[in-house]
Amino acid sequence: MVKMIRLAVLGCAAIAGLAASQNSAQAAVVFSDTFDGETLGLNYNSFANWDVVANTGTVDLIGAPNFFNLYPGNGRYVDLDGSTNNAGVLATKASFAAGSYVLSFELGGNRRIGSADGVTVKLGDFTQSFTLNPLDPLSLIVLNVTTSIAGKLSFENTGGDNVGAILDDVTLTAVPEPSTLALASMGLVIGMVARRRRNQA
Ligand SMILES: [Ca+2]
Ligand SMILES: [Ca+2]
Ligand SMILES: [Ca+2]
Repeated sequence: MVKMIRLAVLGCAAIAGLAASQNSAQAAVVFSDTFDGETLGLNYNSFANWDVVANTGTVDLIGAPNFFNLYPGNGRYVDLDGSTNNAGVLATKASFAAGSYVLSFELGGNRRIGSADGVTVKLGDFTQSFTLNPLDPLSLIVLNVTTSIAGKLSFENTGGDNVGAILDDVTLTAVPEPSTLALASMGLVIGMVARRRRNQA
């Protein structure tokens, strides 16, 4: 009986180890951007990894060293409401497969004037909205995201007063499906325990 328990414990440890190694093998950063390599500019649309969706409006690329550097120490970042009184939709050039992800990004208040900003985040059929008061600090937001369709990741500031919420440090990590190898090894261990139980009976 003790042996059987020991075998079961070993089996569980093996499963956990397998699952962990599978997860580390499969969990992958599929997108990451600090905006620090971009060129400073108003109504900017020369992003390496993003497009401002046509006919939706504009965004500004601001920050270090001294171009509307509202959040010193964060390099460069995006003012999600550009300078045409019409906030644009900032969408990744890449499209991401249906599935589960961890999405992290930093959002901060506009730090200038006026009312709060609404920001809507989308990935495929996932949507979530945030409200940023003007003096809200630049803060890390981490979301568990699941989309049933492939799609681009996008950020959109509501309104159009040229003073938008600030976006920086976007990272998207794919979450692996439950590992078929771990499931198979679990079946193997259950089979071993059952066989041992039969032998002892
Ligand atoms: Ca940055
Ligand atoms: Ca602006
Ligand atoms: Ca605004």
